[in-house]
Order: sequence, then structure tokens, then C-alpha cells
Amino acid sequence: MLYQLSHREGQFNARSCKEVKDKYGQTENGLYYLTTATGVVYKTFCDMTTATGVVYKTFCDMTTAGGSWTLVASVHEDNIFGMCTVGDRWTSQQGNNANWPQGEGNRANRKTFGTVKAATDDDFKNPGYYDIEAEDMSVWHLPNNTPVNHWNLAAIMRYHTDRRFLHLYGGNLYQLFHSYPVEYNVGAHLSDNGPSIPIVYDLGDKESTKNVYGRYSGGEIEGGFISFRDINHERAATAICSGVKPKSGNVEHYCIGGCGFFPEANPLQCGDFTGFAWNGYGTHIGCSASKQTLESAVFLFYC
Ligand code: 3S6
Ligand code: CA
Ligand code: CA
Repeated sequence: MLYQLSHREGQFNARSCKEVKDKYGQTENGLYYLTTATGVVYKTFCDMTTATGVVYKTFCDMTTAGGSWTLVASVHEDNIFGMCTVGDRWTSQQGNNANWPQGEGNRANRKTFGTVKAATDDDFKNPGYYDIEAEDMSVWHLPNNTPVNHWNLAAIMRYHTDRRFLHLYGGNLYQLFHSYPVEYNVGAHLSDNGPSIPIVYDLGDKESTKNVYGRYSGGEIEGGFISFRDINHERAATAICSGVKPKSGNVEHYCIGGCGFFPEANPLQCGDFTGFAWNGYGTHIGCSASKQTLESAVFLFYC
């Protein structure tokens, strides 16, 4: 399917792809401009003005499960050998550092970065990440450097949640990660992990999810879930375990993002894709994820 990119740009005043569909009847997948909520800003007690929303462009998936899904972020590993160096925006660009226990902190702040068209080439975080009040999430694993008009076909794993779990966690990941900070030494593995939510696969299944990660790691995970803020044996926290619920504390091999400090084999596990190349680059043996996984970005959508 080829998306038409330009004719509809700028036409709507919508806060999410759901509004683009529900209010304006748009049903085509593609790029749309969205606007964050307008609100009252108090300069002083007596002087208030209306803040205009922030306008940004992102991708809308109008078809999956009959929903309208807004792309709010992508997590991309630019260099698995760069251990918390430039490009590890979701983890830390400041090195593997115990004095930097939350790393960049970008999961729980309003900083934005990247562009929608480069979302398979670099990290992407738009204002929808914190602005949209959502119920469910959808996730696509897309090979690096895939152009927008091929996204639909190029995905290697796709799934969504359907239980409105985000209601329980403040309506988006910004709020969820406030409740479950991705921070070194915040708790212990398994006992202090964040929520694991059942998923419905749109491409892939429980078994193929195990093949996404290392062969040994496959025995440490259960497919069919998305999990948040999972902690490893050394008390390092990761952000998202895509497609899996961890059964052990070696979460650095199948959970992405992270805090600013990973004690084990310092600094080998620090990065957006943490310890995905633990037993070699793309080998898929031991705890190494497959090459396809290593060279794919993880797209996060809200509905
Ligand atoms: C093949 C991967 C097993 O898991 C890893 O090995 C894990 O992250 C480490 O904590 C562990 C030791 O290096 C092996 O005992
Ligand atoms: Ca990155
Ligand atoms: Ca480990």
C-alpha cells in the first residue's frame, strides 16, 4: 500500500489519530498533523492566557483491529557497541554511570526528538507520548531505514493490547513511567517489576516471539505480553519488554531502553537495546537477539 503524504497535511485540528478518524472521517493510513491540547496558563494569580497546542506530524495506522493508532515513539539502536553513548536517547548518552540512575529520563519527561519520516533510522518521541490520553497500545518492529510507505508490509512483528490497560496507569507511557520509574536500584527483579499486559498478535505469535530474542533467552521468557519496567539481577531497570513477560532476572537480553547504570559487565549492557548482543552481534545464540531484531526499530502507538 502506498500512502499519500501531502494532501491532507495541516487540515485537521485533532489531538490523536482517533480524533482524525472519528471527527474528520479519515480512514487512510499515513502522515497527519496533530495538535496537543490547548490549556490555560497562569502567569500570575490574576493573569492567565490560553496556551496554543503544539503541532506535530506523525503516522496514523487507521486499520489495525479497527482502531486508529497514533505513532508516539520509536526506539532505535544506532550502535550496539556504543555503551550509553550518543544515540542512546532512551537510555543514557552520559555513559554507564551509577550517579546517573535514571539516565536520560526521557520516558518520564516532555522532551521530544526525531522525526516521523526517520522513525526507523533514529529515536523518535513526539508530544503525543505525553499529551494523548489513551487506552491501548500497539507495537511494530520495523527494519531500520524502511521508508514510510513500506511500513505496513515491512514489519517483522506486530501486536496490540485490547484491555484498556492504560486507564489504570494514567492514560499514557509518560504517566506509567512516573509510577514505575526506570531507575537503577529502584527494586528487585521479578518482585518489583511493572505491569505485564496480554497482547493480541497482528503479525507473529507466542512462539515466533521467542525467536526474536536469543535461543537461551527464549527459555527465560513467556510470549504474548508487553511488560514495563522490568528489573534485572543487578537492580538495573529496563523500560519495555516487547512481546514478552520475563521469567528471570536477565531482562537485559529481551527488554529495551533502560536506566543510566547496568552493573553487570560494566558497561556492556548499557544502551537502547541493552544486552542484545551479549553473545555476539546478531548471532541469535545464547543471549544474543537475532540480527533482524538488532537492526529493527520498535514503534509505539496509542489508541
Ligand atoms: C547466555 C546467556 C545467559 O544469561 C547471561 O549469562 C546473563 O545475562 C548473565 O548474567 C549470565 C552469565 O554471564 C553466565 O552465567
Ligand atoms: Ca537510540
Ligand atoms: Ca544478566
